[in-house]
Amino acid sequence: MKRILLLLSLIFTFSACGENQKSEEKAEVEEQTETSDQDSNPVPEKQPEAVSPDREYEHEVVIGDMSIPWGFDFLPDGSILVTEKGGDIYHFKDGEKVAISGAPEIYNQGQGGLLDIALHPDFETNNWVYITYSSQEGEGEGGNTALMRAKLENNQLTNREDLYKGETNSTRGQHFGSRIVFDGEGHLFFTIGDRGNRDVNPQDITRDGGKVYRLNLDGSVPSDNPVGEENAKEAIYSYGHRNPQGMIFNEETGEVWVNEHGPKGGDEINVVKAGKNYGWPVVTYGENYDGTTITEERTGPEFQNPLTYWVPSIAPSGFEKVTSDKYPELKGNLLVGSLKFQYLEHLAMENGKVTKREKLLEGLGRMRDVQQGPDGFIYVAAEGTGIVKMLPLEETE
Ligand SMILES: [Ca+2]
Repeated sequence: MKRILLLLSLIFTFSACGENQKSEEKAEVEEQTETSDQDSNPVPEKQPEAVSPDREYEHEVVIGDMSIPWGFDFLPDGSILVTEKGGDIYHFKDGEKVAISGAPEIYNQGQGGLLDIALHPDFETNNWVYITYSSQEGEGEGGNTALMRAKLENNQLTNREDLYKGETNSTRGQHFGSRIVFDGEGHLFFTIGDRGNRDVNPQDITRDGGKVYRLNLDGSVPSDNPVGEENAKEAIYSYGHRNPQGMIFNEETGEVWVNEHGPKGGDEINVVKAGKNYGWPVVTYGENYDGTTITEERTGPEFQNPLTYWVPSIAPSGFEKVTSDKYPELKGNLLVGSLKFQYLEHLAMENGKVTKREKLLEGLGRMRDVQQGPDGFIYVAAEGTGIVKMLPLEETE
């Protein structure tokens, strides 16, 4: 407010100087507009420390005997489809785990493999299932993230359609991204991480990697996607990301939100906005793994600031917003899986600021994915454990 008053007084001063000051006056007004834009993109505050709460949630292992359950989703009957990073897809129903045939051939390298899985919003009528994975298709040695869909019928994937394949391939094992969400308006969003090539991919919209993508559900590119420049990848919705492995459609705000891995420090939650640049690696709250500096810059006028950031990193994977009434103390808040510290992080936010961070379900393993089921319960995929149902406090008292 103080700044706006100062600007107004400057404008009056210039006006008082006569007609030939008009250009300065205009410049001041433009600056004021820019200031307003900055206000809608606030620099995030430092988070409070994560604490272990004095209440403890019991859990139930729903699907055991899994190695790296990477992504899962619920069928209309409440049964679960889950991927193993190593290449298998399972359908779990009535205590039985059945392998699904027709899974794509994967490039099993580093963080790559069989990754996310998500049912079409109208699965009940069309049986489409979307899958991300690392693929060796296309140019160059190695692999890159691909998106496909297929019909799921009688434990088989048929009618396969390849919808997107990141270019070019790389033998690096880092940062495949891969989360899939739907926005309820006929679009699918998915991510590809920077593929370990931060100085080339994230800031270049003619290249894949370090991006959030938006497609129509049949794989075509929406005509109103924001990136229309020559040679740009038209499926790009936002860029300057590092490795988003958690994504939600926030129904309350109508926005897609991602969480993404920073380097050493600097994991972020970002509100995904059309055509925006999220800064990696030009601005970051993190540093290199060896402690050397990537950049001193944390923010800049051309970049979208994160909603919040983690220092130190928790290595976030999986993301959910609690909307059910099963856990009143969590309702409306965010859940993020931590690979590094092996717990489920509960974040409470008020007015865009994180007010509370809690460690839930500690010690179950690296948390890969978290989903609220159609029954309102929270389910997490924990490495070495499987799919776990978090029990509400009232049921364990
Ligand atoms: Ca950023």
